[in-house]
Amino acid sequence: MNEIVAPALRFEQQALAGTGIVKTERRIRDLGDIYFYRDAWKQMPGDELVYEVESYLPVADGTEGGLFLGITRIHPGKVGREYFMTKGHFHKIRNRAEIYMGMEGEGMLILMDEHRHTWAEKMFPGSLHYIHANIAHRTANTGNTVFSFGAVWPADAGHDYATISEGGFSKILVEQQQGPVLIDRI
Ligand code: PAN
Ligand code: ZN
Repeated sequence: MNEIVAPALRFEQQALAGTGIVKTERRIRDLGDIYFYRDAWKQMPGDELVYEVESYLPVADGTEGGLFLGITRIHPGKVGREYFMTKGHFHKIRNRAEIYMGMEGEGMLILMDEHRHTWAEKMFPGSLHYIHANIAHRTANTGNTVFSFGAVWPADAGHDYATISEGGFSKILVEQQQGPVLIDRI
């Protein structure tokens, strides 16, 4: 019997290929509650693609001890002065951490603790990021090309989007002359 088998999945030109990959797309129309510049958002075409995620979910959602893997690709663009970014979330089970790995392009990992203190880390190909438990996380594309990164998170973490959709992050990442800057959201 041959005990050497093919891997379940592989990276193919920065995308995940193989069976059992679940793909999610987020377009401008899906993201009305996260961008600060609402008037600019209203004027954009609703079907413009902002980001997509390919996820490898080898165990059932909620499996204690299991792991999920996802590749997120954020397209270049801005809504007003705010860079295209993900919805962002806390994990539903708050004490679940996550690892992000920069793959292509340039971006920013925006982090916020439960006291609404917000900060950010630069992401680039090869950058590694440990997102501690109890920290909300969101990513933004700060470049002119596709920004992609890998993520690995516990299969029982779950996603709490409501807290961010209602209260946002306390700071937004906007383009200024010197580049991306985190400013207070008023
Ligand atoms: C990532 C994110 C992915 C998309 O895989 O889910 O980047 O961001 P939103 O989920 O905020 O739309 C992750 O953090 N998983 O836990
Ligand atoms: Zn997460």
